[in-house]
Amino acid sequence: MSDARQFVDFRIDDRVAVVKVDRPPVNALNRQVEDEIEGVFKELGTLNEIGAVIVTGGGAKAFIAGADIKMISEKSPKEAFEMSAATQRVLSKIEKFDRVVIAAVNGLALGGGCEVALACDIRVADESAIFGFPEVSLGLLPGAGGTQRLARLVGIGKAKELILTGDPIIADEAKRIGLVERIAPKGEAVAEATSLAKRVLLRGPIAVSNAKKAINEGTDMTFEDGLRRETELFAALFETHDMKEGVRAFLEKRKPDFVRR
Ligand code: DAK
Repeated sequence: MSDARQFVDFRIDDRVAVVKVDRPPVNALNRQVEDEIEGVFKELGTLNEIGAVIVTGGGAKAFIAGADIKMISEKSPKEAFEMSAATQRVLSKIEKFDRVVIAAVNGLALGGGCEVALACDIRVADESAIFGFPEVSLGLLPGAGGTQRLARLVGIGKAKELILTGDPIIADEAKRIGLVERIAPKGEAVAEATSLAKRVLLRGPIAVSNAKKAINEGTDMTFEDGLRRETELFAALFETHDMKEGVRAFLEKRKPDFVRR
């Protein structure tokens, strides 16, 4: 891990990396935090032993309560354009990471914080978590991919309701509309995300990676193109040791020994 990072770091426990954004009081995003998130994912990408990543917030109050409002207030339109592109690039890095990424939402996930959660593959929320897109209250819109990812995840109508009113919702409602996949008891979001990650770790890692890619890429294609991409990614697995091992292990009635190649 890097000594240079001030607000974002990670620990690895049994092939699961837990990335923590820790910038008190509410883990607000600024350029440095985003650069550090990008740096952490770059580093994790080089660590072959990692099978899953969990993203969470430091402290008990917030996952990430949005972009740093002070930073936003100082931007010109040109700088805002550059900021949006830079933030979108960081979140795309999370989205395209070649292992599963789970958001453990341990508190407030507002604005840019919700956008970070949306870039993850699966969201686990503490039962006390709050989700919301307050950008319009500030005369802004979600500029880090939120208008696109939220609509794809929960549907256009719900996305418009949440983004255009700016009203927050509690964890149960977030689960009901499909914004989060699981609810954890208070203080247990990381533990619940870890148990989910452990389920994925039992599976063929390249199969997991290709399945994630097929879903992500297919979302932005026509149905026919998506099917074609699925076929390519499916066929590519037949070149891997792990696919042969997985099938052989089933036939031999034993657990597979996957090695990520
Ligand atoms: N930025 C900076 N400081 C924040 C903050 C934020 N987002 N949220 C809270 N704080 C600070 C407060 O100013 C306060 O600081 P002190 O006064 O103690 O110095 C401290 O955190 C604690 O806040 P409160 O005293 O208000 O504590 P409460 O528990 O009563 O309320 C709260 C916590 C998080 C619910 C409340 O502070 C709040 O509503 N904060 C604003 C949340 C918000 O609107 N977040 C969304 C910001 S807009 C883009 C990329 C991303 C975005 C936009 C563009 N591009 C790349 C173009 C995203 C935009 C957003 O996220």
